[in-house]
Amino acid sequence: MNPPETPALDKAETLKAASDYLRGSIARELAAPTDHFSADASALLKFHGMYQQDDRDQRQSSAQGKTKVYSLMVRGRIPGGRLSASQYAVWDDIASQYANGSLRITTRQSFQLHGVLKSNVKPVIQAIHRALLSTVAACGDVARNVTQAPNPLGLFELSLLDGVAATLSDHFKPKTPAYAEIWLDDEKVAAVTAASEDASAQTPETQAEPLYGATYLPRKFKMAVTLAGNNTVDLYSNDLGFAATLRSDGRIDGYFVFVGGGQGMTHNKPETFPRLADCLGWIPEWDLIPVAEAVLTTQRDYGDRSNRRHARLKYLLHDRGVEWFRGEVEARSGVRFNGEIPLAPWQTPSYLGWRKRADGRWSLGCHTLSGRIVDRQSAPLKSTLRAIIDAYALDVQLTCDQDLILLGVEEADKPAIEARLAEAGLDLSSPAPLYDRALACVALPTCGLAITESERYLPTLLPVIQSALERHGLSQRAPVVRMTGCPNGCARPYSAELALVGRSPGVYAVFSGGNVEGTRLAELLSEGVRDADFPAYVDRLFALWRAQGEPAERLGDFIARYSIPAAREALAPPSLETSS
Ligand code: SRM
Ligand code: SF4
Repeated sequence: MNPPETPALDKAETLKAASDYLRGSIARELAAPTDHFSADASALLKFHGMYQQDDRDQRQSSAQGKTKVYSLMVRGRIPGGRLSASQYAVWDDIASQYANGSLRITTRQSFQLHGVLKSNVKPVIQAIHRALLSTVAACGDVARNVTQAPNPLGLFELSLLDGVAATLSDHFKPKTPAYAEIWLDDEKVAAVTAASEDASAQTPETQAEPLYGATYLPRKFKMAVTLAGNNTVDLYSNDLGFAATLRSDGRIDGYFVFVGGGQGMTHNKPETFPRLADCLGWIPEWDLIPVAEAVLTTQRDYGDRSNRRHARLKYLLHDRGVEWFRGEVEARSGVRFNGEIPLAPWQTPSYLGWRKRADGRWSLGCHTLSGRIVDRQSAPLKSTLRAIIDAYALDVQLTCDQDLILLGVEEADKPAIEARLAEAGLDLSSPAPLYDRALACVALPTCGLAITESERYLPTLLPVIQSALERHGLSQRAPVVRMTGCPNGCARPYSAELALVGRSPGVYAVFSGGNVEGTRLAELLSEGVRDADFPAYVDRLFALWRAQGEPAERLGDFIARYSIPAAREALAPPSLETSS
């Protein structure tokens, strides 16, 4: 009998292996007088925190003979979304000088710049580096930006997560000198000299990247840290999550460990699916790094390198089972998980508006729709925020809900800040509960994978939903709404109470049944609803919820209880559905 065939490696694997630890042809192409990088160099650029894109609004005219308008999206590595006032100023300056004039807060507490020209990318990276920040591994098949529960109240126990997020971020940062060589003009350091002093026992590969090796991970790997009970990070959507528990003196004594969450899927491909993370159990705090390493290396060694659609950790969990995975992590780390400790119920405490901090100062949680910080004629958000942050030297924390918290405002400065916002015509409070947690991914015009609008559509969509809520007297129970321009799930639609997911131009699949706490998956409610039909659709949905829901029952809980098939039947008269 012939041995089973080993599936061929995905071409991304060959590219990584041949890249000399993420160098590839990037430096050479950067020096060339062209406006864009080759496909291979672009694929490697992701590991350096940038994506080559083209403006898809301008693509329309390319049919009439114009070429693509290339630029780069640059994403920061900002553990826990924490920035000092001066670091914020650097991002703000770069956005004006080198990008499209806007900053974009991401769903993972980072900043993205759009529209950076190839010729400007090096000064951008250097400016970020001078601010003691980086873009390294903000994208690519590596451990990415570590997210962390925000700390608007300046609580001691939440502040302990600063160190946890920073430790994880540093520990799993790639060790290759390629980033420094290419962007920071460091002399080329031979890969073999880059790591351990005890080189004799190691192969060049393990010395250069002791954790990752030459081919890094099969796919992106996302980590989040929080306190048990606080799910402001959407822990269950991460590859690896740590929920800290506290001793009686308020210090961290251990963590619940969650693995295998992820949101991406592809329409009509049931073998791809969103998945909530599983809890492996509890570990003492000193086992954080050994366990994190064991999880990451298990994915490194067993993750599917033949099919990128099946390469995330969640598929390993799904295919091999949680028991196998727990056993593997225990064997690699020497740590045994404690399954006896009960998990506290999850909450998602709000950080919006003024809040008094433990040290007597204040924080201001600013609601920014889809995280886009830009100056519009009627609302100069970018320059006003900058002026306030500069004037009062305020630290900032970005959030996983694409918002921004100004930290450490003195009581005496509150009226002046309010006056400044009012003068600029800005109201950074959330207009209604519906807006508090609504998210939209970037989508058009920059995202190369977008099928529909998302960020640009949200300002039209939310008033439609709000007026339907008001008509049915449901405003105070406004659902968590999220939308994306394709099924990849960048705004985490599959854990929302109501989600629109781009399906074909102008048509959205509708999901519902997730919950406020982010611990339940939404299910497909409608294959495809045209944007023009959505007002009537949402009206029928809310009428059903009001008529059949329990008093005070939330939309997600109602849909999960009422059953998806029954809701589909009630909601989908064929004349209003598209045939998808
Ligand atoms: Fe994402 C790819 C934007 C959070 C799942 N994501 C992309 C790209 C880079 C498109 C591409 O590959 O060409 C998007 C760039 C758009 C642009 O023009 O800026 C993009 N993702 C974003 C951001 C900016 C959305 C936002 O509006 O804030 C978020 C950046 C986070 C960060 O700072 O690192 C972002 N992406 C997410 C999340 C949410 C999360 O992690 O909490 C997810 C779902 C969770 C997950 O990973 O499963 C997510 N993005 C994806 C996927 C699907 C991955 C999968 O396993 O199937 C892709 C496509 C891919 O990787 O092939 C993707
Ligand atoms: Fe792009 Fe799709 Fe992510 Fe939206 S969900 S940013 S359209 S990849």
